[in-house]
This record gives sequence, C-alpha cells and structure tokens, in this order.
Amino acid sequence: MKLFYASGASSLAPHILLEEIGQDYQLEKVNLDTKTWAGGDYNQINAKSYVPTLETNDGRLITECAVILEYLCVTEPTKNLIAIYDSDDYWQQRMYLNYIATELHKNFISPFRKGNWLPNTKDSKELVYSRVAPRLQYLNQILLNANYLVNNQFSAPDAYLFVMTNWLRRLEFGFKNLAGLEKFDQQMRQRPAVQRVLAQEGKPHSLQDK
Ligand SMILES: N[C@@H](CCC(=O)N[C@@H](CS)C(=O)NCC(=O)O)C(=O)O
Repeated sequence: MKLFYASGASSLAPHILLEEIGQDYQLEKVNLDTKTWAGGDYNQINAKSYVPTLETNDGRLITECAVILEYLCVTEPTKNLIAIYDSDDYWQQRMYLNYIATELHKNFISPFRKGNWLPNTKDSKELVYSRVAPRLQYLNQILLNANYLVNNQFSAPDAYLFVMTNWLRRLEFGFKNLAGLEKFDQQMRQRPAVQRVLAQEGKPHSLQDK
C-alpha cells in the first residue's frame, strides 16, 4: 500500500494505523503548496487536491480520511481496530469517525487561510477555537472516564482524534478545560506506533522552512 501524506496533516491518522496493523507500506510525501509529489502532479492522484490518499495493493485510490481508516482496519481484522457489522461498537465507531470528520476536522481549517490549511492569524485562530472548543468538549467528557472513545479499547476513531489533539498543541490552544483530551493525547503518544510515525513525519509541513 502507498500513503500520500503531508507531515502533521490528517494523513497522520492512516499513517498511525498503517504502523498499528504492521503491513508493508510506502510513504509518498505531497507538497500541499504546489500540489506535487515525486511522481508529478498530485491532482492526477486525487482530483480533490488534498491528503490523505491511499493506493491499495490492488491499485485502488481511496480518499477521505475516515474511509481510509476503515479500509486499513478491515485489511487486518486480527488487530480488532474496527468492529464488524452489526454491533454497538460498529455504530459507535462510525459515529465518532463521522463526527471527527465533519464537526472537527473541517472546523480546524480557517476560512481565511492562505496557502495553508490551519489558521495563521490571530483572528482566524480565535474563530477556529470558538468553533472547535465546544465540539472538543463533547469528546472530552467521554474521555474523562475512559482511555479510548469506544469500549475503552484503541480503535480507528482514536487515531483520527489524535490528529486533532496534535493540532491543539500546534496551534498553541492548549488543553484548558480539556483534561480528558490531554490525558488521551499523552496516552496516544505512549503508543510505539504513534512514536514511530511522529519521528518519521518530523516537523509539520506548514512549519517547514520554505
Ligand atoms: N474531506 C477530506 C479533507 C482532507 C483535508 O482537508 N486535507 C488537508 C490536510 S489535513 C489538505 O490536504 N489540505 C490541502 C488543501 O486543502 O489545499 C478528508 O476527510 O480526507
């Protein structure tokens, strides 16, 4: 499998799951400013012009972070990273994946952004914080009394949520009134797969020297 990614972007979540499932994979870095990769025009890979994209072993190109996460989990069912239809966990996990994709992921992106996908001015940061804080608070309440989102076991939505707690750090929002999320973030950083991925990706793409 091949993951098209940008350092520190939402592609971090499938990257973590690739490490968790332990299958061979290849990384292809995408330059989000020029929309290019080592093979040329990235829009030829993903016409939606964003990361992540997963190229599967049989040559499919899968996009949309939550869908890629589900795909990776079902390729390695022995790891139990996503439940099989139709259990309580099955629906819970998909509700969280959808919630993170629609309520959090896009709200972290400022409408005033320029050439980047995270807020880059004081005003846009404030706007983003006002949007994400109540939505994060919902998850915070759950994680005050649990280590992971579903059934107290690591599963696909946790990898996605870690992208968001990592962005909280990057934007220097911190974890004020979000002790459950802070505990979650610290615990995720203890996972060997997460440590390998953070070391591999290095500095987030938007912070890299031009
Ligand atoms: N709906 C997409 C959103 C992906 C997305 O927004 N990716 C960001 C990085 S986190 C990106 O590549 N942005 C580049 C751009 O919009 O120019 C998904 O869920 O995968």
